[in-house]
Amino acid sequence: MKEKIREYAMTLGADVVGFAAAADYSSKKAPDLKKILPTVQSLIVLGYRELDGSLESPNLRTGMTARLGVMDLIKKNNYLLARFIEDNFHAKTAPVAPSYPLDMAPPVFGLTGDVSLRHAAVAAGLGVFGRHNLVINPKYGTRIVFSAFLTELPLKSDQPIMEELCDNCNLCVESCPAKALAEEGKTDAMKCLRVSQPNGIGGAMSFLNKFISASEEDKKKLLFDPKFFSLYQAMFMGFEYHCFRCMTVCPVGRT
Ligand code: B12
Ligand code: SF4
Ligand code: SF4
Repeated sequence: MKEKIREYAMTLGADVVGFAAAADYSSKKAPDLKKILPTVQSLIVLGYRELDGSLESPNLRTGMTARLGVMDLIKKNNYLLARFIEDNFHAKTAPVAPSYPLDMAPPVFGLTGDVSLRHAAVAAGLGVFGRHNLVINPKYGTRIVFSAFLTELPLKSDQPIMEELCDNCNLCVESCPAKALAEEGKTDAMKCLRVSQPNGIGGAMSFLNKFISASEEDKKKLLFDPKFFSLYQAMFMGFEYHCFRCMTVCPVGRT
């Protein structure tokens, strides 16, 4: 069963596939998996490598173009693989959002996923945490994003990776333009967000605050401000990242 699922997922474009029994998944912050699929027994986790040429490009839009491609592929595959499992193995299967939608209500405010994909990837033997708080895969290093499925299929966990892949070179910490990785084991989400998503909700709120308190004449000028144009574009694109540094500087798995 595992091999059939793995083979189909690879034909859809996944680079790595792993399995974890629900009991082996644990994330302090993310909610109980049973609140998503009450009959859940296991997790299937897929990893997709990112494009080196895009991630490393000094052109911001190039990095994002590749990320949008991966996200679109994941969204499509989430439906196709879940349907494959339901049709072939008659087990309810629910895909997890790779990034959004997120719970935007308090206390979460969009900062915790319904399923922690990093903890799921570790449980499924696809990698281990590094100093940058991201999951490092033995083959693709940090240049990998994940998706996952909750399923009623009773699957055993794949062998966890016991090897320490992070060599503590500290490059990620030193290169982070937001200094968001200074404290070990914690990413300062607000610091990261300001640099990596300047056109996210924080950027939109500060622009709107400026707008509502501006004079009628300045309001008209603000509508032609490049910041407004960027916010407008970001609103229909989805999450728009301006920083991939902690992914690109990590030397593990680089060819
Ligand atoms: C919200 C979110 C963010 C937020 C908040 C991050 C945060 N504090 O968790 C912000 C906007 C800051 C963010 C930034 C980034 N994100 Co993000 N993000 C998510 C999302 C949607 C939810 C994460 C979540 O639930 N966090 C809450 C819980 C899990 O965090 P936590 O329990 O507090 O755990 C933290 C620490 O305790 C520590 N930790 C926990 N256990 C352990 C164990 C050890 C040994 C260590 C050392 C650390 C450690 O790591 C966590 C980070 O602070 C996930 C997708 C998903 N559904 O999982 C993607 C995700 C985590 N993001 C991802 C990426 C790539 C990024 C960015 C590089 C941005 C970009 N350009 O793509 C940066 C990296 C920041 C960093 N170095 O930590 C990838 C990570 C892939 C990977 N290889 O690990 C994910 C999995 C998306 C995906 N589909 O692949 N992200
Ligand atoms: S995405 Fe950029 S700002 Fe955020 S933690 Fe990584 S290097 Fe720092
Ligand atoms: S850049 Fe260096 S310290 Fe950071 S995660 Fe990679 S190997 Fe570890």
